[in-house]
Amino acid sequence: MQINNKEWWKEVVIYQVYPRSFKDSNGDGVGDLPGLISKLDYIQSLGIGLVWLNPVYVSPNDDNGYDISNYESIQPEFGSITDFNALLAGLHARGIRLLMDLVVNHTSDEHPWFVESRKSRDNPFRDYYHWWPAEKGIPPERFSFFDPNADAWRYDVTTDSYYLHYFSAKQPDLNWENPKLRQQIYQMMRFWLDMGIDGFRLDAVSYIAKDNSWPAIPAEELKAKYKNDWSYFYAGTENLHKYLNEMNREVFKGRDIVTIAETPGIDKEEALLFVHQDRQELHMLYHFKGMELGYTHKAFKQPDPEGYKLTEFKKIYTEWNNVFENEGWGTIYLGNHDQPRMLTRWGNDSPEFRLFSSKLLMTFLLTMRATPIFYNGDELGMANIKFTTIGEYRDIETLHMHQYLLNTSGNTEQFLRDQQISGRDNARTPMQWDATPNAGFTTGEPWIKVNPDHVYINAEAQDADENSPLNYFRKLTRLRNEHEVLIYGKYTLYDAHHEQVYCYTRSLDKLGVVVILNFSSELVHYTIPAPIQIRNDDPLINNHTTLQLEDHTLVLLPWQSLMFSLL
Ligand code: ISL
Ligand code: CA
Repeated sequence: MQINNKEWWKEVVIYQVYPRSFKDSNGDGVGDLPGLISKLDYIQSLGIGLVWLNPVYVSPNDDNGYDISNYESIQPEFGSITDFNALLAGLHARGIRLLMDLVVNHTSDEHPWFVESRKSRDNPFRDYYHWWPAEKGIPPERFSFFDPNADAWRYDVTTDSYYLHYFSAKQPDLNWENPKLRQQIYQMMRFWLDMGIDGFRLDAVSYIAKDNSWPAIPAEELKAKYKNDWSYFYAGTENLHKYLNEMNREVFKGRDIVTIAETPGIDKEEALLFVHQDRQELHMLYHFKGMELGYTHKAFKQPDPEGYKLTEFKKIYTEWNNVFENEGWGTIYLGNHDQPRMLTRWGNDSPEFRLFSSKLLMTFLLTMRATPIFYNGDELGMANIKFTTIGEYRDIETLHMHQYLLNTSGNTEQFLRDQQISGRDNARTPMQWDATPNAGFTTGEPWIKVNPDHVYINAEAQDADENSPLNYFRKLTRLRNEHEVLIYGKYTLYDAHHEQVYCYTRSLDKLGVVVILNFSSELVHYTIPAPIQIRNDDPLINNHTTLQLEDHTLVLLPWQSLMFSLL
């Protein structure tokens, strides 16, 4: 197989930093840029090539920075523009690029554009947002993620109109049908690129274009609103691609950058519309199809007590591999700031299996044919904190859904149990640097509780232990950086129907490897499929210290992950 279109962004491992929870430098309990800068050597030691930084713009912080009130300035609690430039220089000096989070589906209601927009019906900024005059009656139903009434229209008395907010009422949706607004956004994007950043992660970008005729949504579809799988009515009109194409022309052209779209609701059939190399839109996207596995879809983010089926997991990641086999390029992730910890969700966080299963998940992410997006803390095998009371939560999604259930006499007890597995705050607890009381994250009171397991799961201890998840992760990035077959090599799935083992090969010219992952907490006898000829029984990767292989049959230990060279 031949490699077409080699690109640096296909070759890097992306490391996502949630700055609020990474490292606090001044004892106010909130992570900040100077704190992050103090950890750049650690980040470099991971062998990653690109940092995605969650939003650090000025924000009233209704949704931890995803509600921006000033796009061209840094949130004071994170630092200053000087700190930002120091961060950028520090990363570049270490050969690491920086991706900023671009939130342009909505702003904060405190953004000057919205402050103006809501003043009067004929304000010059009125059509920067979506308004529905009350004399037309109640607007057609739209679901909001973060609203105590799940209602995406909020009545505003000043102009006797409703405005649209897919997220919280403090996050009004921008009106992308307005060309003036689009030009302002492009100008802001050029401002950051001119400063030297290496690209953007585009927040919720599949929602930016809307059908402004606001057709009624069929009842069937409204019922499925918990599915987090919105259709045409919320997203993905033809205009979306018109705007992305325009953005590419106005902002990206001629720059050596990368863009990654967050695309909730987008199916594999639509993926190449965003990222096909000939379409001049974006470089990569991340889909949600994997994230929907293992939920009942009967209540909000409700985990299925049976867990997820490995056969379905394999099917999804294989189908998505196939989308990009010849065109475009994919990404892969198992967790981020909107998802629970990957260990708890996809592995087994019990003391017996946590180290093995977190290493197995890393192995999967770093040996698939896609750019891995790796979330901070997962290199240590951090786990869900599993709060027991609503008072411990900070996330607007959890708090508002809880209120919604109270308002509608829903089952809050079940919800709280579900959130222990699926809640977003599980991924937002502070980074665990050492065994001291606040895990070395802060000398003050942390904005959200530190996971008590930091006394034995922390970077300092793992750095000193050659068998730790941290050092295993470093080994994986090294392998990936050194072996092109792990980046560009063709992916072939074996034993699609096996319920415990995920087995695939990667091959490039005459080079090849096989990856064998026991996604279960049991011993599994597994015969290596006949067409696969391993070079010898000395694995390139083994997350256990022993290997049992006889006559093509492995006795796989719980969560064992292996990689062998092929003949
Ligand atoms: O977690 C989700 C809701 O259950 C996702 O659907 C998520 O809200 C959606 O993918 C958009 O996420 C992004 O925009 C949100 C913000 O809260 C998330 O943190 C961000 O990643 C609103 O800006
Ligand atoms: Ca701080």
